[in-house]
Amino acid sequence: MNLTHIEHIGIAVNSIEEAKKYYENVLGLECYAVELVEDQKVKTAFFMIGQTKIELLEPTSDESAVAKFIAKKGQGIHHIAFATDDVDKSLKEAENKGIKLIDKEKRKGAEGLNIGFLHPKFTMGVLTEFCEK
Ligand code: CMX
Repeated sequence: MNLTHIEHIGIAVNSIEEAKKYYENVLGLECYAVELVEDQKVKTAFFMIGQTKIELLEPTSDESAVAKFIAKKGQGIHHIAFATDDVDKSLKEAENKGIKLIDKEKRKGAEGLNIGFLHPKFTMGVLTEFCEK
């Protein structure tokens, strides 16, 4: 599988407004974008570090996957996203190796990127995303 780097790490937070203070004032990172991803029912905020992003995820509805995650586990690392040149191909390869897919094919995620998720039950509890520009 042709994965090149960690594209982003998704972190579930109760409030982007609050969490941003830590990333900006303590770690000294710059928030370069805030975006609503309506179909995922989340607000996102992005910080760049090297070629990797930190993606803060704030639920906008109790039905959001992120709201459920926080209710169960509290705030913290929600998913890891690997950069690939072909999400559909990476999903298919993972499926052929016995990994259950959440997304059968790529869809649009934050920043207009093509994305696809693997099920955390098949990846040792780490929700895994493939991400393609
Ligand atoms: N990391 C690890 N495990 C997770 C998880 C996560 N982020 N989210 C859910 N789980 C686990 C739950 O703890 C639960 O485990 P148990 O069966 O041991 O209790 C199991 O998965 C089922 O979770 P659930 O809360 O009952 O929720 P659902 O089955 O309805 O959905 C999942 C789980 C992973 C399929 C769903 O959260 C999903 O489709 N996630 C991918 C999409 C997503 O997270 N989008 C957020 C925005 C991302 C973005 O745009 O960047």
